[in-house]
Order: sequence, then structure tokens, then C-alpha cells
Amino acid sequence: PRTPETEQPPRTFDGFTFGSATAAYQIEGGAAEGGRTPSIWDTYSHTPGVTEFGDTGDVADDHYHRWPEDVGHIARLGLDAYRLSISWSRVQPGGSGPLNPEGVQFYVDLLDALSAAGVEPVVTLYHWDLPQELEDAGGWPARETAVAFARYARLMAGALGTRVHTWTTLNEPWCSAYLGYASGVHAPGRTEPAAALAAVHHLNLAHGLAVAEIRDVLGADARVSVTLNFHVVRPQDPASQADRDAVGQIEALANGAFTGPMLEGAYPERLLTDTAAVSNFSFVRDGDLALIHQPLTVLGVNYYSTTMVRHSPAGDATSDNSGHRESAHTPWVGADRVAFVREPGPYTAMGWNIAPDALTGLLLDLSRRYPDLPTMVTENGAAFEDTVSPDGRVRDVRRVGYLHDHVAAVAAAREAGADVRGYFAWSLLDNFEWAWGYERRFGIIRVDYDTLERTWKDSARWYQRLLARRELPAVDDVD
Ligand code: GBH
Repeated sequence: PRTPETEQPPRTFDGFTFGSATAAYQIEGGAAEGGRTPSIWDTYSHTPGVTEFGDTGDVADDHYHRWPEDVGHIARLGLDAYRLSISWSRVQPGGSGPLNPEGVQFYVDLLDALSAAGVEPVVTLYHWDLPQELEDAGGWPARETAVAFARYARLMAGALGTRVHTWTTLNEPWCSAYLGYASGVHAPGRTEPAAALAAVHHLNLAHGLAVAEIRDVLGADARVSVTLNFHVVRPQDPASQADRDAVGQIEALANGAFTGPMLEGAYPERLLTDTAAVSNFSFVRDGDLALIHQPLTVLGVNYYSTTMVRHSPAGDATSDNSGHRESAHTPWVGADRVAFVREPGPYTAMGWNIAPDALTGLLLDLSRRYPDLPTMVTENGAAFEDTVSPDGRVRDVRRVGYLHDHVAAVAAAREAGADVRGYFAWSLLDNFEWAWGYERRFGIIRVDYDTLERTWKDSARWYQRLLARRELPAVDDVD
């Protein structure tokens, strides 16, 4: 007789959360509506020459007006959860003072529609769109910005309260600090390495203060997280001690600069020594590390590709392989003896290499390092050049393959013991891909930028099938 175990195939995705993710500035549009004031991305994208074709988020996907239709897509896909971000300057114009009721109402209506559809909202408070006034007062290199963020977090916890399933303080502070203030390929476009390190610290502080505020308003059991973009760094020559040391330097700058304070209560020692010529970290005040080191419910992991480095004695390493728009300035503060090596392919349209195994490894590493902290893949996805067939179908086979292989990589990590609770495909819709504007499409749903019409790509059909079956469909299972 068959035992209960053998009657069923392994139910890898039971109790697992599948979702999709977006960010406010990338989809909303309505930039000057409902009392919203400019963020650093409005200013930056309106600066001639900084984005591809001068694209801006003024209209984007017009989600600000079309959100009921978009919630319909979310419901039809069968998503368990939807990850969105709040436009700070929509709900608190200028980033200080009282909330703007019209801005708050937009999110209340959206969250109510999601909950009516049975979808859990995962809400990010900051996905890169700092109110311009706060940048004018110094931006993230200024300590006062962290204090302003904590006030904003407290107000939002009060205004949205239990409508939010899981709060996320920051999305990818690595990008905010190093791309915004060192390489300058993101808003506000500053190229000041010392300021970038101050930004790192004040983003960490903003996170810690916000976690405390959310819990103060909503109680100790409020679900709170942060989303980090982990760099999976590998040595060009694993046998070279110098190359392995370069890996350690980049890991400290990219990952440890955030996981150290947030999850362990200290900056990695080598981050301080490696950047000593740039900054003495005098912006860290007594008590800051305790404020930053707050218990979290879950850790958000954004993963797209890997990074390969080697030691560079000549100091010839000012560029990286990140697929960001060209900059003469490196985001890698103090790492002038590290060179970035192009990874073997295949590649996406961003030029990022595709390496699903590295996601399994990353999730397992994190579960060993932080055994009591579950993870959630809060972004994973790919840009490819989509074509619309005469029959209207978008047969995005490569995107289906990418999602398939990465969901399988998550399953492999779970089977090996990693406590991974969810997976969110980036992105629900084609959208404003930052400095790349509308030229890079990550959506599982296509957006026609002339008509703003939404069309499901094959990847959306495939994802819907995965969610309905809770088992990985074959890549050609899209009819
Ligand atoms: C995310 O950023 C964003 O959260 C999201 O808004 C965006 O649309 C999406 O991804 C797609 O870009 O070669 O070492 O520099 C991802 C940003 C991409 C930054 C990969 C680091 C390469 C590593 N990351 N990138 S490196």
C-alpha cells in the first residue's frame, strides 16, 4: 500500500507566495496630478541627455488612472501578492509636513481593490523617488533625510495600517547610494564618492528608524522587511588570492555595507579600511548601529545576474559590466584596484548574464548566514526585445525560459533547506526602465506606449499557469 508521502508529487510551492512587482515612478505617471510634487527622478529625467531618448515618467503606464484595469490583470493572473511602491511626494508633497489626502486616497483605493481581489499587498516605502526638496536640502548624504523618512514611514503606517500585508522600507539602497551619488547614472546624478558613503549610512539609518516607527504604530508583530540587490561576486581566477581578495572588497561594498548594519549591527571592517582614503565614516554617530539593527520579518532579495572581478594592479578599473548607461565615474567607491570582467553569456537585452544557479547559491548562503530570517525573492526578471506577431501574440520564449529557470532555482534552494517564502516577477508591466526609459521591456504584460493598451505576453500566460497549478509548467506550456 502506498504511504501518504508517495501518493503526491513533492508540493514544492504549497504555502509559497507568487507575485509580481512594480515601482511608483516606473508605472504611475500622473506626475503633476493630485497634489504630487517632483521627486529627484522627475528632475533627473527632465534633464537633457540623461535618459535614453529623453524619456520621463510623466505618463509612464498611466497606472495612476488605469489602476482598476491593472488590478484586473493581477486578479486574472492569480497572483498571491503584488509588490508596489509609494510615491513619497504624492502622499507627502515636498517630503515634509502633513499627508496629502488625495495622494493617500489613491493608495487606499488601490490597496482596497487588491484586497477585494484576494491579493496581499507588499508595499515599499522608497523605490528611489526622493522628494526634490529633500535633495535640495542635501539628499541622502544628509542625516536629516533619514529623519524625514522616519516621519514619512510613521505617517504611512498610520494612514494605510492594516491594509498592507508586508512593509518594505527601501528598495535596493545600493542603487540609491552608489548610482545616485557616485556614478551618477541614477537621480540625482551626483558624482561624489564620499557623499555616496554618507548616503549608504543615512539609507541604513532611514531603514532602522522606519522599522521602529512602523512597529510603534502597528505593533511588534507588523511584518517589516527591506529589499537588497545582492551582488553575487565571483573571481576570474579562483586560484588567485588577489582575485579572491577583490571579490571580498566588492562584497563588502555592495552587500556588507547594508547587511552588516541592518542584520549584524556593524559595518564590515574591510569596508572601512578599503574606503579610508575616501571617507572616515565620521557620519556614524554613537548609537546609530543599534538603531539600524532591527529585527525583520523577512528579507527581500532582488536578483538578476552575477558579477565577475579580478585584481587590477594597474588600477585600470573604472568601468563595470552592469549594463547601466555609460558613466566616466565608477559606482565602486575606493575599488580602483578591482577590474570588472564580462561574465560568460547568455545575456539579456540589458547585457546582464543569465545565471539561475547563482540564485540557488545566494539563497542558501543567506539562509546559512541568517538562519532565523526567511527570504523572499522580491524581484527577478529579464528585458528582451519583444516582437508582436501578426496574430497579436508576444511569444517571449526567452523571458519564459528565464522565469522558468529562476523559479526552478528557488525550488532547488528550498529543497536544500533555504527558507524562501516568495517569488515576485519583475515586472507586471513594461515600464520606465530608469535611465533606459521605455527602451528596455521587463513586463510579463506588454504596454503599447502610443495607446497604453496592455497585452499579455506568453510569459504572463505561463505565469498564470504556474500559479494555478503550483507546479512548474514546461516552457512551451503557454496556449
Ligand atoms: C532593479 O534594479 C530595480 O529595483 C527596478 O526598479 C528595475 O526596473 C529592475 O531592477 C531592472 O533593472 O554589474 O555589478 O553593477 C536592478 C539594478 C541590476 C543593479 C544589476 C546591479 C548589475 C550588477 N541592478 N546590476 S553590476
